[in-house]
Amino acid sequence: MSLNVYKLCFIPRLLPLLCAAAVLTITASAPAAVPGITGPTFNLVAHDGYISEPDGAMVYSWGYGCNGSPSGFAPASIGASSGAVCPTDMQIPGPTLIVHEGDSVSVTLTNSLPASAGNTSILFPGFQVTTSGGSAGLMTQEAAAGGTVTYTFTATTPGTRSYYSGTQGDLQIEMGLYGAIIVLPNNVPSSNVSPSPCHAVSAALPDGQVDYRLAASAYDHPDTCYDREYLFQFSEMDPNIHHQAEQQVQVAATAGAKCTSPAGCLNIVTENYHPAYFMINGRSMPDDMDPNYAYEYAHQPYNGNPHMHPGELVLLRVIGQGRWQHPFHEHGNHVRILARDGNLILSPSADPYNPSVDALAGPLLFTTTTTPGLAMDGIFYWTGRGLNWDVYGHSKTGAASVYTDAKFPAYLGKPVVCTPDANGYYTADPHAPNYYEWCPDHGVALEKHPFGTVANGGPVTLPDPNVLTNGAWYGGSVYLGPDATVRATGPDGVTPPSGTIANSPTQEAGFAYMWHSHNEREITTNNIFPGGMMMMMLVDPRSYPIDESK
Ligand SMILES: [Cu+2]
Repeated sequence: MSLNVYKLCFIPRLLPLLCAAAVLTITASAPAAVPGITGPTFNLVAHDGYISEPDGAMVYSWGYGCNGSPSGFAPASIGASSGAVCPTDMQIPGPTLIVHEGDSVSVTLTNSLPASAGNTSILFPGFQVTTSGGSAGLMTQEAAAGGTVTYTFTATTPGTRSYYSGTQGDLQIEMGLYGAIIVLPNNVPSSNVSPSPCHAVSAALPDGQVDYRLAASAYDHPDTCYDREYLFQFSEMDPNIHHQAEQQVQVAATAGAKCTSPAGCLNIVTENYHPAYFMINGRSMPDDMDPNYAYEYAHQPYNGNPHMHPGELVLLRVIGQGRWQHPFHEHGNHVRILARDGNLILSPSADPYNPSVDALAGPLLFTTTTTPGLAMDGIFYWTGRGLNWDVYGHSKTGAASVYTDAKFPAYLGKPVVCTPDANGYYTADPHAPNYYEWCPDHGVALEKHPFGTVANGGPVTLPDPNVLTNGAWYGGSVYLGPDATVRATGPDGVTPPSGTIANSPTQEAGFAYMWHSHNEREITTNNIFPGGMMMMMLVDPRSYPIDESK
């Protein structure tokens, strides 16, 4: 276990803003899953456009988009019903390409960048790529301005990998020409060790809630099953590079003679490198907490807003897409690495649970430090064991053994019980609101306002929400109490509105862990804290249905 977000608040430098803005004002918007487009044939375009930053800047960028409608959107439980779109000009990151192991993948790229940008291309590291069309470049076949090139390869092995420009990488990747490709396994194991069976993707999880996974396991290995998944692509931007590109592209466009050089006609200085924007999935905090496909971010459709229920196995797909390493820290627990660049890390020693297969041998990481171009798959796990309070919010009522949950005073007409299994958890009934509760903490109440002026709930005195920039309150943690959202009212008695609230903050009550870069400069936006590479993992009780449809 690691520091929680409130302990960070005790670092004096971080005190004034982090505790107020980052913890208490989380916009209760929809989570993320791993949205993408399905193949195995893709028609992409490279185009220029503008992306939005939390400081109000619109940054000139280049990215990949869809040349026409894709064959479909994933995950299947969401599909296009979420308002999923793939822009016909560009998005950052590029569309997440979702294919199956063994697929013959074809990606046709049309170069619609400004002519002065010269040629462009895509590399698919980890695959044996054949090309048709285009002209020879330094690393692969390239598409000239207005031209096309097709890359074909077999998706030989499952896993998460990056794709990115193979042309003038110091400029084109910086400008935004990168994305992810996810290969789903073909031989999903039928079951793995109890208590988390590898259940097939269906309309509902065993607890009755909606299944948002792309697949039942990450690899063809019984220890890679999971319950929920997220993809996080880390990148940074130096606006000075983007400003040079914007100005020179405009000058070239009005110069008369069209640039026909494969190397383009721009002279952009990419060193020294001074990034000011630090992004997860193309957005900086707090924008990354808004829903996928939110209209505010026409060219940044993917968010970074993870949720989970206690006891779930959460698959994290993490890619370094920029020039720098980023020490991404998942508070709440370490991350067990499964694979790097689609290579499952195995030990030849026998797994005691699966003696017929090699055992997982990936490291347990405190920070999943991104490396440029490198992809990692890992499992995050959290149960609340040993916290000494009841994460489910049960409190004692009357009889010594009777506890209630604000939303589940009784479950199917009976009190919410916690009968421990051999490991101390309540796993007898996957439909119970306290499935996977750590029973020794059952009914251990939140501390009741030992100081401060709170009228109910937790021990923290809430600031006037009108002094905060945006967002509704996020309540329900051990610190804020179960009703922080509805207590967070201004002088007019109203909770301030936030941008796009998909899940009513008055109904969501859980525990928030900051997930962020451990390079403090990278949790700023253009030198202003908080911002940058920061998000919150919200651990919600089972009684709260997690809606990842947006
Ligand atoms: Cu941290």
